[in-house]
Amino acid sequence: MRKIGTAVVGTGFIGPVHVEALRRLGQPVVGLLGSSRSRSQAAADALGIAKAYGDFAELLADSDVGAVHLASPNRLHAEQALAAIAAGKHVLCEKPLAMSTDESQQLVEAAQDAESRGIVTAINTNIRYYPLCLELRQRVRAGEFGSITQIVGSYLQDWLLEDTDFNWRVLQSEGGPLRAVADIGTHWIDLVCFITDLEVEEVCADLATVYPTRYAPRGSGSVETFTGGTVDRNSREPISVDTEDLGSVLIRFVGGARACLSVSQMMAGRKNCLRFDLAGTRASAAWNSEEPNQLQIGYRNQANALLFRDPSLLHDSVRPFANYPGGHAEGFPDSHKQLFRAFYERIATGKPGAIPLPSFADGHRVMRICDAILASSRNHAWVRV
Ligand code: SOE
Repeated sequence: MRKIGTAVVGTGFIGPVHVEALRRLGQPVVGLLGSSRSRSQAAADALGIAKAYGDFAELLADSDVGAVHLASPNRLHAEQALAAIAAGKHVLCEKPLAMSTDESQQLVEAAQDAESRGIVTAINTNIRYYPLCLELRQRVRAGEFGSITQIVGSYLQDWLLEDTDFNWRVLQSEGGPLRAVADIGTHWIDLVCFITDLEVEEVCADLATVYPTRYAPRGSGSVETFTGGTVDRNSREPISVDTEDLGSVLIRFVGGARACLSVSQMMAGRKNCLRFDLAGTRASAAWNSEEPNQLQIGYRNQANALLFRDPSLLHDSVRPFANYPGGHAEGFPDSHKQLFRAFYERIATGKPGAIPLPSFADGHRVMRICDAILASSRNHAWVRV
């Protein structure tokens, strides 16, 4: 595949995941940008990357950079994506796409214009790229499950269980007005829409903030995502929090199918668990991101089946997305590698692949659903998207 110099923005939990996946694809990571030059340098040293930028303008001015991966806090996505597109760089942005639908609408327009100039944009909804999620999509489209009637599921984590757990994601100013729904619920919503081709029509949501006050490191300190452990509250300063820790959303799709989603970042023992049961009029399917190499297919009048992720058992169009033979577990890092492979193939060929790349339009669609979820929870009412 054509080599394109990439720069990654973000040195927290997910930035290095991007770096690793890019390296597995042989795409040269030429530079890194963190929240300050010293943070960029420390991460570049740790990851063996040649350039550490002082700011985004310096990154954009680097002619070795053809593509930018945005793993920065949500607050920066729109401004950085627009500037990168304007500078002629391909952009792969983390989810959620932006802080508001005004911003995400602007990004969709910029992406359309960029496409006409051969610039590729995409959003990192990596869960689509677990091979068994792609296989399920293929089978749903082939009619194996009949008409989809209901999807029941959750996305549960526990890294914000205690009030001394703190990260930029809990602040509206950094992450946007929704937190658990935007951070992890958006993955679930994107995934089920991708698998079923259903469009969300209306939502009814109930969201809750368990800790209106969390305790952050004094000064400008932050804590990396997923760092647990009990901390003495007296060594920290109180910060008001008005983003939700947990909640549930009822969904009605165009055509009548229903869904129910629960999200929480305070479910002790659930580390990063996205689950769903998807019911059709003929059969059902169940998948869990903590056991991603198996897909249960449920029947009423015959024994259930368990499909293991084995390339030889997957549809021809899905097989290239499973790299290792059956029994050699694949997971989170592989899903990024596969999405990025599709992104760089799109750049190289100039043509859409067999599986549609997650687009800024998809990111905007989920942002509109998020708006409706927030309005529904605030007004205690069903809200149309
Ligand atoms: C933190 O909650 C987080 O890193 C999300 O931001 C990611 O999108 C998800 O993949 C794992 O959890």
